[in-house]
Amino acid sequence: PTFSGKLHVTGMTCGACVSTVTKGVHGLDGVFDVRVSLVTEECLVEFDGSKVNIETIKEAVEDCGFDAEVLS
Ligand code: 9UX
Repeated sequence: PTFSGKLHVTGMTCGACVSTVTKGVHGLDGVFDVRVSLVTEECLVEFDGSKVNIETIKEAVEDCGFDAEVLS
């Protein structure tokens, strides 16, 4: 099943930060698509809910060095 999730990510200040988060989340097994916006501070993710969950995705963002909160 495909799930959609949204995170509020704080601490990103440049395009390379966006790239770091995008790659970090995309590297998780079960993640299909990642869109990160520096302006809105949002990370939108589409993933296989049988393989990964939004909390694990949040932790992956934090492992990249940024704070994250689950929005949906
Ligand atoms: Mo830009 Mo972000 O020089 O962690 S990469 S501030």
